[in-house]
Amino acid sequence: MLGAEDLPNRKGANMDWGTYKTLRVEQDGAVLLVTVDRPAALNALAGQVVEDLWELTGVLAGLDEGWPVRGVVLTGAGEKSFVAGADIVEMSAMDPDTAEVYGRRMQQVTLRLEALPVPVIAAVNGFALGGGCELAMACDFIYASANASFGQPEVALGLVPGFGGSVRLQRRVGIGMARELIYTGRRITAAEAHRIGLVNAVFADVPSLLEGARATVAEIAGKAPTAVANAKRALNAIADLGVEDGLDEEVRSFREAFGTEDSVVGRKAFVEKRAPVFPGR
Ligand code: CO8
Repeated sequence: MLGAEDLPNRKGANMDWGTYKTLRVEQDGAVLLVTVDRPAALNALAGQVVEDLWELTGVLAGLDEGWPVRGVVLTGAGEKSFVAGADIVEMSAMDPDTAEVYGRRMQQVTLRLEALPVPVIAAVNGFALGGGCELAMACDFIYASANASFGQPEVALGLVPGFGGSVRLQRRVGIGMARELIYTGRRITAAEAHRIGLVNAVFADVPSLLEGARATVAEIAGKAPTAVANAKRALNAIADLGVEDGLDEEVRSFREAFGTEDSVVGRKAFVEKRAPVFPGR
């Protein structure tokens, strides 16, 4: 697999990602593996997890195309759960004002994930329910283990999605399917989530899930860093636009790509029939 040491002109190969009470953060070459680590509560998003995610995404927001990390893989500790939702025990003491603060903070985390210059893959290794499904949908795309399940069960608690599910589920699976899943609170299998387009690929077990996610980051790491970041920015921006504005946005990012050293190197290498070594600028 392509590692940081294979990538030229990168900033320090390893950096300090901070320490967190509820997250494990491990860099392995081009891959940053982030694990929500509260297995006794099925990795539910207690306020501390949200604050840790906020801190970490703040650190990652400082990433640019020159860093060795070329993709983040987000998963949950253990083989049973990715994230089983917001922490229902903590939520049972919330009033509308505190719930709004909690919801907003987690929404800001999801926006930061979408703004990172590298792709984030959700490696869903079990339950992705409520806030867990919403966290996964804030990632660029979702891989799942065969035992994974997905759902927005908030209505069973008298609640509604609050971490972006109302916005992102309909974009992923269409309005009809989003309505059915949110109104019923039904849990669906990894195979069903794959069938409706929520999940890109299903892996037999958790080790092969993580390996699959790492392999995809390695594949991305062979491509131009500035182009991947540019494509992510453009795809996110265009998701909210009509055809004409979307095409305008696309041509803006296409033009920008021509101003990068990566594109000079990439085009020249093709013409000279050799592999490009992208500088990440
Ligand atoms: N919050 C807190 N603790 C949890 C949660 C959770 N979401 N899920 C599981 N746990 C805890 C259990 O209480 C249990 O703890 P303990 O051992 O101390 O009793 C432990 O994790 C293991 O869970 P179970 O014994 O229940 O394990 P099972 O295998 O029997 O069941 C389930 C697994 C089906 C996942 C079950 O735990 C469950 O239904 N959990 C709740 C799932 C859920 O409803 N999630 C959605 C929550 S709502 C939400 O996410 C809203 C997001 C937006 C909010 C915005 C607010 C402003």
